Order: sequence, then structure tokens, then C-alpha cells
Amino acid sequence: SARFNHLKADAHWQRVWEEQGTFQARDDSAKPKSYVLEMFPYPSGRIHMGHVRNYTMGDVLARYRRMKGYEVLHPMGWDAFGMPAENAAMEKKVHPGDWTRANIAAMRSQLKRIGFALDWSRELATCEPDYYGQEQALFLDLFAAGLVYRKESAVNWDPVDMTVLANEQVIDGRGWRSGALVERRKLSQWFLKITDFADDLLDGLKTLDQWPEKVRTMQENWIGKSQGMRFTFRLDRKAGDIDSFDVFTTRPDTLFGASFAAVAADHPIAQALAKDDVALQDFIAECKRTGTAAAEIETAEKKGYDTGLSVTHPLDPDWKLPLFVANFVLMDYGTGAIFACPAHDQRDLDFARKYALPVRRVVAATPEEADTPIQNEAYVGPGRIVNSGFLDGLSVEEAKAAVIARAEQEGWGTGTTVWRLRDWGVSRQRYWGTPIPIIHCEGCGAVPVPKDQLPVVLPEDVSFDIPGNPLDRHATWKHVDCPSCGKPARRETDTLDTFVDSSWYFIRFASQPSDQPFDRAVAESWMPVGQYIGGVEHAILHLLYARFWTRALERIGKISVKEPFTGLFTQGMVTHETYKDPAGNWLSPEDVSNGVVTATGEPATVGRIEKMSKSKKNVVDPAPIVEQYGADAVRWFMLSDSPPERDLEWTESGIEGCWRFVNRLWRITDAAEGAAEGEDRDLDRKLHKAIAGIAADIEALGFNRAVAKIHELTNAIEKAQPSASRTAAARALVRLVAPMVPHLAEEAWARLGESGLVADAAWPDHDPALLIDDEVTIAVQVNGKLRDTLTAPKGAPKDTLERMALESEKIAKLLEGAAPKKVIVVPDRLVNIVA
Ligand code: ANZ
Ligand code: ZN
Repeated sequence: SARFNHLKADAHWQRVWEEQGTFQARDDSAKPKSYVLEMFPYPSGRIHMGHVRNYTMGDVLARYRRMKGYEVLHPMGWDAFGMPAENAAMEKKVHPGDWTRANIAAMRSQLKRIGFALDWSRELATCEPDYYGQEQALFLDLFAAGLVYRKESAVNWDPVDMTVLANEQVIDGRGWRSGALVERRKLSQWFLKITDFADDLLDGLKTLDQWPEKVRTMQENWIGKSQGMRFTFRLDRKAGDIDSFDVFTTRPDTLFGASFAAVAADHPIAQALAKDDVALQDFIAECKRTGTAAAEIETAEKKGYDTGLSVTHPLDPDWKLPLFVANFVLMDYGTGAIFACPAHDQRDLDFARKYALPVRRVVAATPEEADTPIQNEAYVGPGRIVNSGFLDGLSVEEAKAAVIARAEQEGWGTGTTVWRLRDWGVSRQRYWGTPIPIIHCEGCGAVPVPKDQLPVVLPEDVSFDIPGNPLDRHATWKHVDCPSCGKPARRETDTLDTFVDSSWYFIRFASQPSDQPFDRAVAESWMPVGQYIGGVEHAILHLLYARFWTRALERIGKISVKEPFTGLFTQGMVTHETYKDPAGNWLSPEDVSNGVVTATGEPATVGRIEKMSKSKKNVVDPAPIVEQYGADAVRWFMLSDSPPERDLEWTESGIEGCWRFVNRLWRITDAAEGAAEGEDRDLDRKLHKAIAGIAADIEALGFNRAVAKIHELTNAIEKAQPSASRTAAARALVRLVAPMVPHLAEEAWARLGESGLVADAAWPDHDPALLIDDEVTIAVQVNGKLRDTLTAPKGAPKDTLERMALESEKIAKLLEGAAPKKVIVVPDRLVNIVA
């Protein structure tokens, strides 16, 4: 019959699904529930290939689960607050809200054009008051429970844009937009007590066996539990009125390798000494110019300032160590002070070489190594302790325990645990975010906005003409009366980090009443998300914050779920070749054809295959491709070839191949219309293997393997002679491809005269007996006498053989309807019926 008309089919079935509400999830369904979620997009303006790949994967799983009899929740929404909207406001003079909502409208229609099985009735955008107002209510619940607090803390301050920058926004010590040297400033900020949950967040990782190992490891490292020791150093001379300070170490075993002590630039000792030391003031100022990001501090050149003071070694009163202020010591980790052992710590070694300080080995992997000096690399491996008095000969672990025991006994130190994880600073001095629902009153302090006054709505009349936070300079918005005493007070003008918005949207998808954040029973009927799919760039922050927020809600009795996502999958990126013109400028794929720059006829150089990005101009916009090849071909491309966790290279020839395959599928489903007769056991087996195999592949998110099996089955059907088996296989194929190429499948389903939608059809059953390859001959005896033989699949289970024997015509005749007394089955060989 005619060629598959994708434009017509796409539009038609998308309209039918929408009109029938096919993918609306029913809270009150009696079916088992399944929650499939992809990370919701930021409304940047257009859907890109990465979105298409991500959402296609989730879609196949969601559609498959529906066919398997689940009530599936597969929602979509918008992570709609954040900086780009404010940048657009500054550059293009549009209101962030207008810009965001226009982008959402454009992207929504692009998503609909790909035919995703989404429940659009649950769509939400975090920038709308009906969402962020409920978030404010939750924030106040956490505040009441003591899980929110305010404190002074160091931030990256961009003096030109007059704003706080996230660590990621500081590049080489400069603001990413202004290029100004970033300063470290102290500001009062709001924090969420994620550290209260550090142990539990770490423990919970053990239960997440359907998460990628690497993501669990990244979270574990981020939480960073270290066992160690805290001890006191006595100063030889006072710094201000300080005569001793504590250090934290994870390597008390290396105490005899100590070479110097160091404190952070913000440490009270450094501050006290700087009062009358201009050179130290300069050094501290220089330290503050490096951002607060750990990676940056790690790679920066190690620098120090010799204070001239010294400290006493705790194990030897005659041993003095010089005290430095050092740029690699952080104030907010441990105690902000260290003892340094250059032989066994690379940072300390770099520092010691620079300032010509002693390097003494105290751990040796082999006895011979004991006297080998350390060169340019610190030794951080295991071994035995050397050059260390009473510790000599002990292993590293034994020595740690021995030093801690001695310190505790003598009273100068104790064993402790420290965490790398910091409390979550959620204050942003920005307009386009959730207003923090707090009012500052001189008399009453920080007062929560009464819940009946929520949402605290963002004012519309704001200007972005000058840098800084428009909420802060708004004429009226921030001036309110104190809810507690009624006196004039000031509204909090910080807004929440957008990661807060994405920490609970998945619960709001499950239940979104207008008068509360979610209905507990309904939310719990869907939660946790069974399969979450998204980019590995969210392996730490988003996933950790969401795990924390869910636990916090659990602790205050709002929901009885701790882990929000039981299954996690991180997909690979979509890549493309890069091109340059002879002058070395990047060219976009549209500007190049057959290796030539279309406009000039000059040769283009083909560069590496890289992640699609604007900077390299190798971005291919999915929208026109969907128009040209149809949604199904694009979806098929996203699932074919590469394993989903790996990168996928977009190519023109690839999408053309997919388009041809979609058309081939269409022609094959033609064969399903025939009324041919006769069995084709070989094809039957291939079909049933495909049914079972594709199901298993989809459940394991092995989409490329499922695609390969569909190719095989398609080939087999094409090659087979007409038969009843062939007709059945072609009919089943329609259902097998329905999750991947749903428009084609609906069209074929309708053409076959099936009722209803293939989206609502059941996944085909497979006969386990047909999964087994070889056939064997089975002797069937009645009372010990051979009466018949059967051909059965090798390894067929006993009950199958028994059933086959009893169903045999000859045997049925002999038994004359009487039930056998006993049936003995010897697998692969014989069935003996005792009548
Ligand atoms: C002495 C020592 C000897 C150390 C040695 C390491 C190796 P982790 O394991 O990542 O938790 N440290 C402690 N507080 C610090 C701070 N505020 N800023 C920078 N560094 C700090 O790191 C703990 C180790 O990092 C501690 O153990 C301390 O150096 C350093 F052979 O103490 B160690
Ligand atoms: Zn008050």
C-alpha cells in the first residue's frame, strides 16, 4: 500500500491521544503504579537533541509499562527560574516572566510534535505562584522544624555585577559575566541543614542498587566522611589573646613527619596577627581573591606567609614547628588549621619545597624504602611506620589508633569524624527565583510570613537597567509591617537557589492540590519515582538536594518516603562533527556540504566529534528534522546504535537510514493483513524470542539491543513464506514497535482493523516453550506401553510435556475422558501415564 505519510500520521495520532487523554495518569486506578520521570528542562527557548534523546528513552519505558498493565505517571514541566531569564532581561529588555513563558510555549509545542506519552494535565512551571507558593509553605515548615537558619558566611562577590556568584560562575578568579576580580565577602545567608542528614544520606546510598555505581561514588565523595583526630597546638607566643588552636587531621599516624603548622587566611590567629602587620594584610587579601571552589584551591599555586610564631609538637616538648598562614587551608573545613606532613601529602610537599621546609618520611611500603628520600611526589599509600619512635613497625591503621589512644589518655586530642558536606546555602541575591517568605523586624527578628499570606508573589514592575537585585531596590515591595508586632519591617529580598525548586517537583507532579504542596496519600501512591533519567551533570547537586529535601519532609512527617528515586539512569550526550573554514572559524553543519563551505566554495576542515554546543556551532536543531523525517524516525535514531549511557553521534545518513527503516516497517505490517495458512515453527520461535527479549531489553533500558532485535525479526518476517505464523508475527510486530515508533504503530493498528489504540493494547504474550531452540522426541506411554510420540522443545518444563501428552489425540482416545491416576515425566524423553 501507500508510503507511510508521517506528517499526516504524526498530527492525527497526537490529536487523538490529546483528545482522549490517553496518557493521563489516574490516581484512583486499581492497576499497579509506575512512575517514570525524566529531568525536567530549563526553558531556554528550544528543545535540543539532548532533550529528545532523554525524553525518548523515558517515553519508550513509559509506553511499554502501560502495555504491561501499569498505571503510568509520566509528567513534564519546567525548571523555570534562574539566571538566563535575567540575562535576557538585561540584554533584550524583556521581562524575565515574558521571556520564560514564551520559551515554555515554544518548547511545549516542540515536545508535543515528537509524540511523547506525557500527562500534560499535570504540567507545572516552577516560576508560577501556584508552585513556588507551595514551596514557600514547605520552606516555612522546615524553618519551624529548625532545619533552616541564617548565618554569616563567605561568598564569591562580583563587585561589578554587585552579586553573589556560585563557585561555578567564578572562572580563574573572575566573574563569568563581568570579568571582574571576585572578592570573598561575608554576607548573612539562609542555609538548609543538609549536614543533619549526612550520615543518613551516606547510608541510603547503599540501598540504591539501581543507580549507576559512579554516581553513588560521586555522592559518597561529596558527602566525604573522614575519620580522624582533633588536637591542640600550643603557641610559643600569643596571637592577640590566643595561645593555642586546634587542628584536624585524618593522618595522626604521620605526626612524627610534621614539618610545619598552617592556618587559613580567615582563621582568628591570622586575623589577630594582621592587625599590626601590613604584609600579612596584603597576603590575606590575595588569598581572598581566589574563589571558594575546592577545585580551584586544589590547583592554585601553594602560597604561605611565615608568621614568625611556632607551635610545640604534642609528642615532644622540645620540637618546635613554624606557623604559616597558607592559601590552601580552608576556614570552613575541619578547624581551619592543620599540621603538615610533606612526605605524605602532596599539597604540603609542594609548599615545603617552595619554602625549603623539612621533608621526613614516616611511612614506607617496604623495609628498604625506609631510608629512601621523598622526591617530587608524596607517598600516600599503605605501609609500615618508620622514623617515628613508639609507632615504628605499626601499620598505618594501627598507628592512627595508637596516636589517638595516646592523645586521649594525655588529654591533648580526641578521635573525631568530619564531613566534607556543608550546609546548603540557598540565598540568591536575584529577582527571578522563589521569594524567601521571611520578614525582618528590628524587634522580633526573622519572622515567617503567615501561611495564609502565601504566596509571596514577585512584583512585576522591576527594572534591570542597573546591576544588583531589583527586589532590593523596588520602591514598595520590601516595605511591609511585621506580622508579629505590626511595626514597619523589611521583606527578605533574597530568593531561593533554583535547586530548591527541583528538589520536590516530582512530588508535586504526583499530587498537586491548590491548597497544599501535595496530598500525602496520593503522593505516596506514586512515589518513589521508579525510573529517573537525566544527565550525569546532575550526579551530585540536584540528586543530593532532592534526596535531602525528601528526607527533610519525611522527618517533619509530611511523607513516608526517604529515597525519591529508586532507579536512576544517566544517558550519554548527543555529539556531532565540527567544521572550520580555512581561516579557522567554526562553521555550522548547515554551512557545509560535501566538505565544502557552501557560501564560498572553499574547502572546510572536518574536526573532532564533540558534544553539540553553541560555541563550536555543531548544533543540529531537532525541529526541522522532525518535520522532514517524522517523529518516529527521529525517535528511532535516538534509540539505535549507541548504548544509551554512551554518546550518540548525530549524522544525516543515520537519520535517513532510520527513515527508510520506518517505511520498511510500514510495508511489513502489510503482510499482517493476509489470510495465509500454515505454520512456520522457525518464525514462531523467532517471534517469541523477540517478544521476551525486547521486553527484557526495555526493562533494562537497553534500547539499542531492543532495536537490534526488531531489525532481526523484521528480516525474518521479510524472508518468510506466507503462512499463518507470518501473519501473526507481522501483527505482533506492530505492538513490539509501538513504544518506539508510536505514530506508525497506531496507523498500522488501525489499518489492521484492531479496535482502540495500540497505546492501550497489551504487550504480546510469549510462549516460554518457544524460547527453547532444539526439539526432542518424547515417547508417550500409557501404563508402560508406547502409544504416541511428540515433538517438544528441548528442556520444556514437566507440566508442558504433561499437557502436550494429554492433549494428544491418540492418548485422549485411549483415556476416554477418564482422568489419569498418575503421570510420570522424564524431561526431554518420556511421559508415562498411569490410567
Ligand atoms: C596531616 C596530614 C598528613 C594530612 C598527611 C594528610 C596527609 P580529607 O582526608 O580530605 O578529609 N586539612 C585539614 N583541614 C584542612 C583545611 N581546613 N584546609 C585544608 N586542608 C585541611 O583531608 C583531611 C586532611 O586535609 C587533613 O589531614 C589535613 O592534612 C588537611 F600525610 O593532616 B592532614
Ligand atoms: Zn516585629
